[in-house]
Amino acid sequence: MTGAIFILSGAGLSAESGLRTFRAADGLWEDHRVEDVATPEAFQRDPKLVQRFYNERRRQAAEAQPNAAHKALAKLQKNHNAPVYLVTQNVDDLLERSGAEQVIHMHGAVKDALCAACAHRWTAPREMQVADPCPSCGQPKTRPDIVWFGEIPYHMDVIQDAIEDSDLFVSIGTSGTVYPAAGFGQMARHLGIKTLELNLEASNAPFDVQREGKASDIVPAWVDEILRG
Ligand code: BV8
Repeated sequence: MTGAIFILSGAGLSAESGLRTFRAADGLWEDHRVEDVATPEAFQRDPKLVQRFYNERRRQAAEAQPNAAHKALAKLQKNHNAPVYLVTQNVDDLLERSGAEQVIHMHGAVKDALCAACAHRWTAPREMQVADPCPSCGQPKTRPDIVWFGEIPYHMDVIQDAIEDSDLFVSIGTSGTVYPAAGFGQMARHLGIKTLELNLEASNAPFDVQREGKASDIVPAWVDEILRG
């Protein structure tokens, strides 16, 4: 019987909900490389462009519906007899809308806004404008609550503790190209934790077990196996 389970998810979990993965778009948006838009420098240089990028992502995420994989992970977390840590690189809230709790968004959440002056957080308006004043301090220093390239991911201490507490590490729908998330599987292996990858195509990281298929097929099947014990 499996104890605590650590699940790291990436863009592939939400692909069948219609949210484009980074690789599928060759990492491009309006001919910009995502790495060039999702950075503090880009926001400094052209805040309107970056706000437009996230306004579009926020609208798409709000219009998307959870798929069977999101729902299966929420079911696992509700019914498994040990903790299920849901750590995601995704900025959408499809896991929460499936009933999952305490989802750890290590790269932030596109539905939220952050004040760069006073660190106040609130639910972003559908369209954020560069000059929007912070509802708390009033300064026009507002930004999407997103971890950009070159910024430190959120909740790293909680994530470390969760990995150490787990018996099984599962990677779902991520290419494992972005660090430090891409290093979590190695951390698990060093701790002697069994690792499983559920992905459309197996990545080249050394998981103990790799299953290929669409998340909406292979994640519910795996969850049912775990819950059957
Ligand atoms: C940091 C929010 C310091 C933004 C994101 C050189 C070498 C190594 C590292 C670096 C380097 N230069 C710079 C770095 C560090 C950098 C990094 O790793 N860069 C990469 C590009 C090399 N990392 C950082 O800057 C991070 N910060 O390092 O700070 C630090 C760290 C720790 C402690 C102290 C200091 C911050 C990174 C966060 C960036 N923000 N997201 C936004 O969303 O707009 S990253 C963003 O890209 C996502 O969040 C995600 O993490 C990543 C995309 O990855 P995936 O989710 O895997 O998506 P991808 O498209 O790549 O793959 C899709 C997968 O789905 C595929 O495997 C495919 O097979 C699968 N799939 C597709 N369809 C399906 C499917 N699977 C199942 N079913 C399907 N239907």
